[in-house]
Amino acid sequence: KQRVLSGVQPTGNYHLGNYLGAIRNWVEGQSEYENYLFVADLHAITVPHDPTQLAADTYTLVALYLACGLDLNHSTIFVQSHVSAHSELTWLLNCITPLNWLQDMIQFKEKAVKQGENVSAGLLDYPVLMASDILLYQADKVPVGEDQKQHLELTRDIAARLNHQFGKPEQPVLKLPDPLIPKQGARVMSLADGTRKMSKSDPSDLSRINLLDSPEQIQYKIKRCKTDPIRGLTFDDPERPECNNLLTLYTLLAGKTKEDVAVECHDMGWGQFKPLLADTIIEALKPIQEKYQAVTEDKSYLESVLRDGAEKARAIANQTLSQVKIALGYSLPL
Ligand code: AQP
Repeated sequence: KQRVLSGVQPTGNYHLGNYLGAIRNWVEGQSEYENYLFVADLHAITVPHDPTQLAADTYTLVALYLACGLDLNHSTIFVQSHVSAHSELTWLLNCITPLNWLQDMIQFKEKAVKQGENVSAGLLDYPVLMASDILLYQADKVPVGEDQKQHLELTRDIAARLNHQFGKPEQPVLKLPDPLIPKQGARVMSLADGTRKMSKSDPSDLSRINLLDSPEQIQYKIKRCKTDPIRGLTFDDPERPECNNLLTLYTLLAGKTKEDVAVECHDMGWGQFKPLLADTIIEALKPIQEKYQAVTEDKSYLESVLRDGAEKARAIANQTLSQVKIALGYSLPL
């Protein structure tokens, strides 16, 4: 089986974008692949973070992975900081990555502008950590959204550079990963602005539906979400980004086709569509929330999942790390 690697940062407020853009796709494809799915807690501190929340947010995310349907027979779930090879390989790769490759990354430029003078070296270096995450597992495929394509390209460039400088052509040290384009990928947009993506870090909670929102919160947020004054609902009208986003959410969560929804909602007004959408979201999240409750009640189970996950991840990661060290000329510890 081909190996797939992916992760989400434990920064709280896990939302429908994280589910429909990432976790649900992992679940749907999981039996086809050997999956390594992690909680990206080293990435979570590249921007200012709250140390009193990090561990709790990590456990919440692991519980959500399981609640969303990840099956331990197909997937290894682990926490990034539990496998120290991620940090160690990052240092080694740092030293072969040209600085200007990092300075050219779009996400760095965007986030650095937002943060002004508070930009850490870690924020610049984030793509090298991401390259380590992927390359340590010799992953064949990495699920990527539009915003992550540049990072995967960089990962391939770093691996190719290391192979070229320190490997033998017939025996590359690191495998170059390919993108995995999800069958039903979706970019979920903010409820407050259909041109911006739904995001954990948006200061307004009304801009997103969190996976753990109560039915009342969901109803309230959908009631309040931005719409337009036009009657009749249509997909793909560039003048109506909110309409496209809300119809897409309905399509994905009701398990219907776009064509069917286009017909069903063609003559609807918002007053009719909004309650339908709210009920659909509530129904879709109900089984996830029930399973989440059950999983979080048993902390020792979550701990055992993470202990086993870290052990399996370490075995592969440490092997790759040793191969890289040997290629770079290190003597391995005795
Ligand atoms: N709005 C979205 N639509 C589709 N997919 C999304 N993802 C995030 N937002 C959307 C996907 O979720 C995964 C986890 O992302 P991450 O935690 O590594 O960070 P992110 O992409 O930066 O997610 P957020 O929620 O927007 O966090 P902040 O606000 O902290 O930047 C990824 O696969 C991502 O594509």
